[in-house]
Amino acid sequence: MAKLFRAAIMGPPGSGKGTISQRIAHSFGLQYLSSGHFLREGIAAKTEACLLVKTYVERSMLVPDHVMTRLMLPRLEQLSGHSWLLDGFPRTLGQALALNNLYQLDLVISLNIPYETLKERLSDRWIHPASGRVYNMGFNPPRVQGKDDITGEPLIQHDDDKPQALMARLRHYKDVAKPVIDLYKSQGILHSFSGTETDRIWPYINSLLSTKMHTQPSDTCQAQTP
Ligand code: G5P
Ligand code: MG
Repeated sequence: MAKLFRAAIMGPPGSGKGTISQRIAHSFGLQYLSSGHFLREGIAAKTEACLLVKTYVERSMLVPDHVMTRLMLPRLEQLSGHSWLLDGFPRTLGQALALNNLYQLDLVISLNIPYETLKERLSDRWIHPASGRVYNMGFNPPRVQGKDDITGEPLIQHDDDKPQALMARLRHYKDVAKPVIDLYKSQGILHSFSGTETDRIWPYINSLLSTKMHTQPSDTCQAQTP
């Protein structure tokens, strides 16, 4: 039986984790689990656990570790027997250690995107609050400026996507991610990618995964250069 492949993708808000994860899931057939999407789905479905985290998510603040691991780890158990890719989890050292107790990751992708690029992308993001549809004024603008394509209702911008709040969010990401990145570096499974355009980074990630996923016999030890 082929060895299961377990990977995670890290990066600051707006770095392209979701965009790249969808490409990886599509190209390599991994099960894809986005922590943010999972929380938002739970909030929309009004599950008890997810309603507790609503205020954190709405303010783009980190959900406490014990809540996050209690939500994510059972979800991963349901994926046993599948190869998977995590987007947005683990985000803190506490989460990484809890995950490490149960699963050894094969590969971690870290996205390094310049602050100016993130600022442009996120401050260009507008949302249709009723449906959660997301527009980007540069990348995928609405057909009529300021209006949702389907309902014609007005679009809004989240307070945390406004330029003044972004700097604090990004700085916080860096502080929290540093020990997680160091952990995966020490395990020899970290691969970092820098750039300003997802389409330019993607071919490198595609080629890395092609190599790793085809040279992963179950008894190979993990001696990789980060
Ligand atoms: P999320 O959902 O994990 P964030 O804030 O980390 O949210 P986000 O917004 O989902 O990150 P992303 O996935 O890194 O960003 O990036 P993306 O969505 O692919 O791309 C961002 C935008 O840029 C899109 O509009 C896309 O179309 C555009 N774009 C992509 N590539 C390019 C490009 O090359 N050029 C241009 N011009 N545009 C591009 O987490 C949400 C909340 O959930 C909680 C927290 O409250 C968090 O704030 N949460 C957790 N809390 C604690 N622990 C965890 N593990 C948690 N996970 C989630
Ligand atoms: Mg995302």
